[in-house]
Amino acid sequence: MRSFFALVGLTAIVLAGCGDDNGSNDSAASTPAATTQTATSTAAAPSRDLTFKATEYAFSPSTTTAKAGKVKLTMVNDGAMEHELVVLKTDTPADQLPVSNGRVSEKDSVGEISETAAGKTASTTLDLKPGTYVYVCNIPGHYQAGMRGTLTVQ
Ligand SMILES: [Cu+2]
Repeated sequence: MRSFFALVGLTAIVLAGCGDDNGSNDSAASTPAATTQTATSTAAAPSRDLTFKATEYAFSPSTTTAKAGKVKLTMVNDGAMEHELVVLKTDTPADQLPVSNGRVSEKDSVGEISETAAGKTASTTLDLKPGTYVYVCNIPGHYQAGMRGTLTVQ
């Protein structure tokens, strides 16, 4: 990308030189290139489009952020067995939820991507308010084995 911006800047200088004979006006020619470079650095802002890869027994990423509003969650099941992704609104750390019969309580669920076969992809869109959420695979034993993560909505 660096060479692209250098080329744009160079082209602007050449064009400015052709437009009028005042070739000494270098500061005006370099401004557009600097503006373009600043715009590309804002891409790291929280998104409303999240993708999670499920495997035995983890989600990737295990920590992520989203922008409040209608957030599309996609789970790619890259594992060898069925997995799901349940989103819970809780301030309890992701690895400290109480477990009963291999599962966590879903009383704080705000939505889920239900059981999805190995190799398949599924999505859901949830209207998320700012706060802390935990996502788990609640197939018995999977949460305890490591299928959990933390989602911060801003
Ligand atoms: Cu699972």
